[in-house]
Amino acid sequence: MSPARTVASTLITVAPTGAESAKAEVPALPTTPEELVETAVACEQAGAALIHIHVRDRAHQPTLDPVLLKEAVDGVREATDLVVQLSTGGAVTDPLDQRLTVLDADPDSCSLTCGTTNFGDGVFLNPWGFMVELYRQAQEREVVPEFEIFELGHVHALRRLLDECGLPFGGKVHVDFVMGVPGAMPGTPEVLLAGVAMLPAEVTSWSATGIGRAHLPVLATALSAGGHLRVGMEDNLMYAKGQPVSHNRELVARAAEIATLLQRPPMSTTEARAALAVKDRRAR
Ligand code: KMH
Ligand code: ZN
Repeated sequence: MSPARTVASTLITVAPTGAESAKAEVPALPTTPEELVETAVACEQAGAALIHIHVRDRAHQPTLDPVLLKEAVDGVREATDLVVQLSTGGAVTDPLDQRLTVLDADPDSCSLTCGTTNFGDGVFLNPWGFMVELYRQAQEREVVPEFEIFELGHVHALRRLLDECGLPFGGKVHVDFVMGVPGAMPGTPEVLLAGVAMLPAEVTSWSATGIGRAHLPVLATALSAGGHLRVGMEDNLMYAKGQPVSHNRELVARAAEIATLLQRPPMSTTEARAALAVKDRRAR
């Protein structure tokens, strides 16, 4: 991995929705197609270059409905230059076979979680056979995976995946540490630095996000250690103590400001596309 000092800019990913929060409890959560596109446009303007999308149905419930997934990908792609990443994690209740249909919506990128993990009161299942099948699909369809790490052992599973299945489409290997999920690895500097130290040599970039209270400590550690950032209401609903997030743009703008102060300004979408080696699927 490159030492911190060689990373000149910051890839900011926004994860605006997730599958866990209820619209009734969090009205600012973007759940309709219109809210998703409006959020994407605002977050791109604020400094995001990649969007990690979970889709909701008309009742604001998490869904893997192929029509709605395609509508979301097309809508964001038409309105922005953001790298469009679909979640293949979905909700903890989503069956594995349905999660394997996500790439039919033709995203630029997809999440690929590198193992099973505790997830609050539930279990987020990612058995080895599922990881391999999803990875092979991504390679065949020229979709760039983002390898999600919820536990330190997942870094070792990524090593195994690269050994057995080779490099992703485009040859870049981008990892995202998701830290502070209840029951999984904590969002502390020590654990993030341990994870970074374990990364396979093939990894070309990494980002990190902290859930809830871990949001800012993980952000600060990632920037200091040469990593990139993921922010958004999937991971954090509070801007500050007593101040709920009112729009995902706020989290992106704060991340961009801190990154700029640390001389690591936000990456443009063009730079992000090159850094991740995504295939250009935009209409010309
Ligand atoms: N919603 C979590 C169960 C991903 O997007 O790939 C899984 C998740 C990871 O959010
Ligand atoms: Zn997600």
